[in-house]
Amino acid sequence: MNTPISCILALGSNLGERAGTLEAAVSELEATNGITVLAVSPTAVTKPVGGPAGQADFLNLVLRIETSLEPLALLAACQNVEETHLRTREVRWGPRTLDIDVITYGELLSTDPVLTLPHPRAAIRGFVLLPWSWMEPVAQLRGESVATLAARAVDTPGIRRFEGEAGS
Ligand code: PH2
Ligand code: MG
Ligand code: MG
Repeated sequence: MNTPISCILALGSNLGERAGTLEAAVSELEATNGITVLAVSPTAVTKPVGGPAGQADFLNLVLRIETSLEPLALLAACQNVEETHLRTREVRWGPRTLDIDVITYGELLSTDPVLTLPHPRAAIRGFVLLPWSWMEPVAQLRGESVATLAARAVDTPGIRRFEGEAGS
């Protein structure tokens, strides 16, 4: 058995039963061999960044996991959960029932185009950074405070905590 690696995953949904989808996805990740969920952030309501105009708001959360899977096997496990939720990939950054991104894999730095680590845009995305900082106030990403990066991200002012809303 490999030594478990500590990672951050980011989940997002802006189509269908968003909160239920995220909750199910967390359970499905936890049920995956080689993945243990250590912490779940509060859920954030976030404005869509990029993609077509007129998209619904996202719900976003992040997870601290531990995994014995290699990076590409972890990515495949995430895609497997996405597929359970009938994720389709027609429009880049378009509406999606479920997106699961690998944000960090231990301290690994990788320029592999299939899985660049840390996630190439994580450091500028409030919808990843802010929930991460709620979960881990002293977390760092590439030597910088996640809370500081969150405060700097242009989409952060539009983010609020999700309190549970009908039909979301
Ligand atoms: N994901 C994207 C692009 N834009 N915007 C928000 N608010 N939340 C997301 O999860 C998101 C996004 C690409 O995966
Ligand atoms: Mg994404
Ligand atoms: Mg993705």
